Amino acid sequence: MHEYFPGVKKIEFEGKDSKNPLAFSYYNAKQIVGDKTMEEHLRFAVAYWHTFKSTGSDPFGSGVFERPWNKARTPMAIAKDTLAANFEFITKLGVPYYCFHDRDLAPEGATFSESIKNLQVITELAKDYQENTGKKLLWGTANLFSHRRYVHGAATNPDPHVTACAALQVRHAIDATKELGGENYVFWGGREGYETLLNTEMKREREQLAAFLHLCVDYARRIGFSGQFLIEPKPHEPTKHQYDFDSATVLGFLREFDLYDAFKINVEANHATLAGHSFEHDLAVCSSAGKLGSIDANMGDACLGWDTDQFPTDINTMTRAMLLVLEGGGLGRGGLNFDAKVRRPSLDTADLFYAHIGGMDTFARALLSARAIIEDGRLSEFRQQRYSGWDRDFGKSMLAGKESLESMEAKALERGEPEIPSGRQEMLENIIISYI
Ligand code: XUL
Ligand code: CO
Repeated sequence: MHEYFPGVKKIEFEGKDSKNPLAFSYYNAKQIVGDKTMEEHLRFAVAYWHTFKSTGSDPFGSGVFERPWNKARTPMAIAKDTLAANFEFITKLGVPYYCFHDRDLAPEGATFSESIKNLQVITELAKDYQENTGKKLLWGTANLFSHRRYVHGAATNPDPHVTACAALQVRHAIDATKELGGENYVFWGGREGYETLLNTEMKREREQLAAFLHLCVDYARRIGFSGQFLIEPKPHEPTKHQYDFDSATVLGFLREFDLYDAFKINVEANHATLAGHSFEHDLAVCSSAGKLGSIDANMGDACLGWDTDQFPTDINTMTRAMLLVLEGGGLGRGGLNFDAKVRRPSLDTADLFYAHIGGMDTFARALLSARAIIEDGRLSEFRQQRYSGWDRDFGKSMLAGKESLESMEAKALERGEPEIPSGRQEMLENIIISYI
């Protein structure tokens, strides 16, 4: 069989003193951290679209990556080569999962029937590769944003005919995900948003989106798909106003349209920061609602206002993220999908390995630091102490609905002006710093 990464052997853990750029310094899959191995905690996935289909194009120039798996003469031959490259890559990297859009896996055909057939053919091949390599699918999704038919949106399109095309695609993307044992199915609202209210009826579009999601949930239940449904928020890009702005907005939308129990959230770091939040903030919104489903692991650039989708290398941020993940009981059926791409000048296939190794080592360090911070206990003790009034006497009784404004006024009058303690932010930041 053709080898796409001939110079690369299985990436091994060599420890932090290793100078080998094709080795892990911190990610040691079988190392036990608390009650699980690193591999079980982190559940890494490779994103098919960035790693295999990204061309390095930007608004100022077309593709520059010359990937050997994208060279065959027909789109289906390219799809087969890409599949082989994917399984070679994730096996050598030692990552358990991958994620795809339907159109990453198989090309759009000349007709809908041909597109459906293309996806089914590649899905069957992917199933064989999975059986032979032991690799798994973290999630599948449908690309409802690249084709010309979706310029005005998919579910939120002013024409239900286009929404029917989107339904066709989602149906077969769910089938493919089920066939491959996918543990989740993701909805990212590609062009579900708008550019101007002059041509847009927001009320209708939000209702259309909800009705569409109900169809998807109904279908998945009928065919016995047991994976978890996730929505991935993003505030803007490609449209100016995306309906799924951030996690809090999505949770409100799900409640408004009776979809709350059917979905969890896939939080993407760079989407949270585009919304003006920290990655931690969006994780905390989901985790406090019991809705953290999975993570698209990447990061943006503080100097750039768009979705740069860089590999995560910021240990401070990722440590704080892993603290929230561990405190929330882990990723469950979700995982850490590297929705990240190498920079345009990173031309070689070796750069794909360096990028993932860096992301995996960053999260491994973040996991170890977060675990140590939890064991240290000072952060959680501080917070518990800070709110302890709410666990006692009238704080507790107010939360139980047993007080009134009058009875609370009586407490204030009885106790007089409160003593106000320090928030101790800098001291707490030092605890984090001491572990990273
Ligand atoms: C786009 C994005 C997507 C989703 C899957 O910003 O993050 O790749 O993760 O459609
Ligand atoms: Co994403």
